[in-house]
Amino acid sequence: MGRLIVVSNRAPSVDGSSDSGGLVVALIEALAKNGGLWIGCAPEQSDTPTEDLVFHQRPDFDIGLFELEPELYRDYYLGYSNSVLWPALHGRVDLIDVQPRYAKAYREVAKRLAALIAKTARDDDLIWVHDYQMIPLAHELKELNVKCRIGFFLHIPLPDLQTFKAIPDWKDLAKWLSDYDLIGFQTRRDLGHMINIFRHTMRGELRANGTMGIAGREVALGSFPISIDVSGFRRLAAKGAENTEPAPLPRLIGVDRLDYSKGLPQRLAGYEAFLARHPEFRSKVALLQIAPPTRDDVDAYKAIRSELEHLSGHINGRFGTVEWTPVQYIHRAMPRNELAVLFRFSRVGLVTPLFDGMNLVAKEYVAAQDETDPGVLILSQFAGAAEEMTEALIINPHDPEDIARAIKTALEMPLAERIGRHSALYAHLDQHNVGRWSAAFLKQLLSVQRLSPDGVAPFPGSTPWTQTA
Ligand code: ADQ
Repeated sequence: MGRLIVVSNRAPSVDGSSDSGGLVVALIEALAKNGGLWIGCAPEQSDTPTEDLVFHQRPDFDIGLFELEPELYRDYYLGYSNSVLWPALHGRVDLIDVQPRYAKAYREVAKRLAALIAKTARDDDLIWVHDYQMIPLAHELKELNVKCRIGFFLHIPLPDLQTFKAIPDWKDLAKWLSDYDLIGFQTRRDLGHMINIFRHTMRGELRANGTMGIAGREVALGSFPISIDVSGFRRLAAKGAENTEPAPLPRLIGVDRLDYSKGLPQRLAGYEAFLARHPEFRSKVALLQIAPPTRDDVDAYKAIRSELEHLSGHINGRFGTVEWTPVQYIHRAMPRNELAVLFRFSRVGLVTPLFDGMNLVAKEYVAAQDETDPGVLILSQFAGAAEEMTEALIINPHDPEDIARAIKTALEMPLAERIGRHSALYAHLDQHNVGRWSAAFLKQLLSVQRLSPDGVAPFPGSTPWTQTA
């Protein structure tokens, strides 16, 4: 019986202090079942990286950290991952910054990491690789003759073929993706894009069992919508609310990493259009936008920060009074328990990304509500969450008037309709929490039969490997 090896750019902290996110909790649970290892970059870079993984033991699983030189890390992470792949996969090819050293660093990190993993992986382990920073890993592991089953989950969107082809290394990326045994996406939308990319670039053929035949091997694909610890977040919000005063005015809330994919300027434009069209709501509502900075060293992120400061100042200048500030803008991260209470005491949740793999804030907002007097979620049609959360008010984030209409509808929605929509959304989330997400992915990865060169499946289909329920 093998271990689960999770690989991601960042690993959870060695002391458990950063375990609060749903993803970390779900994967820790899966790791704890069979003993496992989570591999990720060390929080600090080093001019003299160690030649092996640095292992730390947590009660239920191990953490293996790898060190990189600061320059290599910068070119791999801020460079290729976040200045090429992140904008391209979010459809912002205008923001791609192509530098040959970025692509080189990206490949180099995968090679090094594969060599470190190859030293520890056993044939019956399962390797689960996460996200766009790590795409070449299966290819590099196979070059080193690692025989475990290797799955990949893409947390961000996969765009259509034409957009994908704007990435200079798109053929390599398609090939590297096809080296996984199972590729998981957030949505059927992204899964469809992958099938199309494989068909057109690698003559992939879809089989009746849902796998694709590509270059003589079989690749399994699936849509696995990620979620949160729904009841845990609900409890957090309800408990915090016991000692907190509700907001003085009906509140609209937005909570996002400060990122151009999240549609923040468009959200403010929609709010401005709402206040302009409906003077009767001025001084009667307030928007709280919480947007902590990320990737501040990348130019496109500096630009979005100053744009947002300008827009919120503009709205406050245009409509504000001595007693009323229409937009409250907080530019830092908040503890999860405080966030949960803010969600619960907000009449409207605004989630308006231009393109998003899933968007967990949409799910957190719904989970945090008081079911007897719930708020209303306004959700972009381009968030992966819109595939599942159909009882939200679905909007086009590029159209300020559409956002303005939805804000008015949400603020005026009768209690019975709010309860109806919320209970349908909550029931779905409750059935599809993050534990089910990881279990579904691992179950499918486990069922993959990798053939050895002599045509024998080295892993019996009935490996007694337990999954999270
Ligand atoms: P992100 O782009 O980071 O994730 P999202 O899914 O919204 O986007 O998750 C953000 C998380 O950070 C949420 O749990 C949220 O509560 C938290 N957060 C945001 N602002 C915060 C603040 N000010 N203080 C504290 N916490 C804050 C990527 C993809 C998404 C995909 C996830 C998971 O871009 O599409 O849903 O991975 O797969």
